[in-house]
Amino acid sequence: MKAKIEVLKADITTLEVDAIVNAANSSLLGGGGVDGAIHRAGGPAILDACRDIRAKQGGCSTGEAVITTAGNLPAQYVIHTVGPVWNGGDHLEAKLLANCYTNSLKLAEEKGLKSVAFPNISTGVYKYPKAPASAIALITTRKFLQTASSIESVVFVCFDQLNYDLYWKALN
Ligand code: AR6
Repeated sequence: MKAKIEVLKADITTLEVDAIVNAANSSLLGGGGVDGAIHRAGGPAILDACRDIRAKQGGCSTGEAVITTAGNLPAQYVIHTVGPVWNGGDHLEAKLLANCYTNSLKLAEEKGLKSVAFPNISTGVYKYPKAPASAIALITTRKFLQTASSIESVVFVCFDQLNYDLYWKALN
């Protein structure tokens, strides 16, 4: 089955999807940007679950992903992934960013989830240039969906106009 890919301009914490993805940091203890918004809106259950994961595996490496409850959010789960900090482009940033999308989608498939919403990972505080980041997000997701079975819908949630325009153009 071919899953659909959509773009939305929205606050990701408001979406009623099976899982929203968080652009976290390797501590998993929260931060600013979308990470701060998710923890604020979802409440302490998310941080508790992140602390449990830290106790077991000591955080989350760049490009990897973990899954927790979504607490009070309308979504069921939060998938926390750690994007690369942009450092000029010669430090495996593209590969690591692609891994964020692939590993998040893998967790969603393992849980049998149908709908996943992504923010524009690494394009805020981590300064990844938005155009190449959007291309990586779309190419990696399309490739993954060719062999996915549970996922029916992926939404790219854009918070700023430039990201929205980039995704909209690529998808329309
Ligand atoms: N809904 C959707 N997208 C959002 C929201 C929201 N509520 N808020 C911000 N964005 P960033 P990063 C967009 O900085 O670059 C944190 O401190 C934002 O416009 O959240 O991966 C973490 O703890 C941008 O396009 O994440 C890490 O330390 C995108 O989300 C670090 O920032 C990502 O921006 C991660 O940096």
